[in-house]
Amino acid sequence: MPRHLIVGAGQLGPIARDESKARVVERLIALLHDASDQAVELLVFPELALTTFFPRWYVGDATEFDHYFHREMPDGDTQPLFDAAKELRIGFALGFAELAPDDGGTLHRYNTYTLVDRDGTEIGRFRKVHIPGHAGHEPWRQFQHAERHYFEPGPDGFEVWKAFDGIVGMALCNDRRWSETYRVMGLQGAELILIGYNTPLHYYPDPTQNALAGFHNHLVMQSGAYQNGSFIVGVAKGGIEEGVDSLAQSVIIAPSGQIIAQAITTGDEVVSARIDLDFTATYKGMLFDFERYRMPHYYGRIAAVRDDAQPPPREI
Ligand code: CDT
Repeated sequence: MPRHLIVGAGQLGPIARDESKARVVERLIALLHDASDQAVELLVFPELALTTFFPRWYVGDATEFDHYFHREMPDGDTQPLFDAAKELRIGFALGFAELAPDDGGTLHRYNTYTLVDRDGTEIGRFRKVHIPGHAGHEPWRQFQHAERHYFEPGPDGFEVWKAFDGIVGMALCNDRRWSETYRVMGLQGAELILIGYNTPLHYYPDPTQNALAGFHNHLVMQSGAYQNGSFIVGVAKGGIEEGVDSLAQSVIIAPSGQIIAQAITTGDEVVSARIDLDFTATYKGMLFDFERYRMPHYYGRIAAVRDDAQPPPREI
């Protein structure tokens, strides 16, 4: 049986600070309908797809932004999205801000992706590991990137799930810049990696990188796909959101590293591709046959990726 899957990148344009969750969910449902017209079976939405990218504002008491977070998924705001996807038989990945109590009742704030099956049930959840930006207020910036104020790193690391007839992993935005992200999933056999992002086009610590934002975005995902023999769907929330210009250029990438579909706008747009998950074997079974050619025992004493790598303890 061939393992063909039609995947879509459900790119979003800007979400205004005062845009209601109901309105955003309407936009996501419209993208689901576009995806359905393209026979998409799995639609990937961006990071923090339900709200404006609120870490661009620093509020000393982070709980003031708790209205951007969800304790349950789905909840009253997002149930219509889950219902529409189930009706259309489309699985999806949705980025959202999660407020999660641990066993002791302490609340944790995570930047989260949920992967949902075509019948509306949750397959798995990923919590962003590499939290970029800063934890305090940095007034010299024209806008903040205070993700480290609002989110803690996900404690579970990079897992993969058997889903959509393949092995699927997830990552969020800054995670895509780190080779470990792909390799940790690659070592678990990932065939399809879903990545949502919000990437400002202005990088205040080093503006010389501004012109390279699009290049770096594709560079890291194309190499991650190639070096691990995996498909990647990379999805932006792009355009000018609350005065901040953000990268679009959502893509679907093959294990060859080639871009096989790319968004042409900076707004709400679905691009799709029919992928053959068995094509991953071309790379995983030959040039990047890890069992045969990978040399972990020769990588030196400080190799960051080990076959027995464990996620860090919860208290970081
Ligand atoms: N959302 C996110 O992770 N954005 C980062 C911006 C890095 S600059 C602080 C990114 O890697 O695109």
